[in-house]
Amino acid sequence: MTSADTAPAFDALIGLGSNMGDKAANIAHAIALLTEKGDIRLIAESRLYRTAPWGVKDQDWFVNACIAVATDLAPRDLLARCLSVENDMKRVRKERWGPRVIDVDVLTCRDATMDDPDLTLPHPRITERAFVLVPLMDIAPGVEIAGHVPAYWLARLDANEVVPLEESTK
Ligand code: PH2
Ligand code: MG
Ligand code: MG
Repeated sequence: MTSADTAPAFDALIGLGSNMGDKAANIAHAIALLTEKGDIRLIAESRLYRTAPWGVKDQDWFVNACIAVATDLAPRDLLARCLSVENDMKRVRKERWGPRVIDVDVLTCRDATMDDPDLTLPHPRITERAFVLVPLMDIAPGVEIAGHVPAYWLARLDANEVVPLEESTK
């Protein structure tokens, strides 16, 4: 296979979620802010999914998506950019896993593994979250998280409540 046949290279995978206001527009706005400086380039974008709340269940449904990006930023600098997008969009942190206008999470960054108080890579809960694994199947089905591809982890979960947004509104 020539390189033209393979998926374009990405450096990092980023997860996005919103369950307040115009959820789909919030995701689009976050992607635009994240890529506006040019040092984070969009390589691939998953579909948008309507997802049941995970963790804290007594809250509105989410829209979730994942993107693959090319960047030379170090993991910590990429995290800082994700948090600044959340701040720009006036995210208010109240309850852990509670309602949010936007959440922008670094899922993986190259081969980085770290377990610092403010950044664990790969993101430690990917393997438990169908709302991350299903979008990852769209853009990075071959990525290995904790030694296995997304389909492996997904087979262990209930993905019934992760539905492409366009299908959910039919
Ligand atoms: N994010 C959380 C907690 N629960 N549930 C869904 N469906 N989607 C999310 O993005 C989400 C969640 C904390 O990051
Ligand atoms: Mg999150
Ligand atoms: Mg987060």
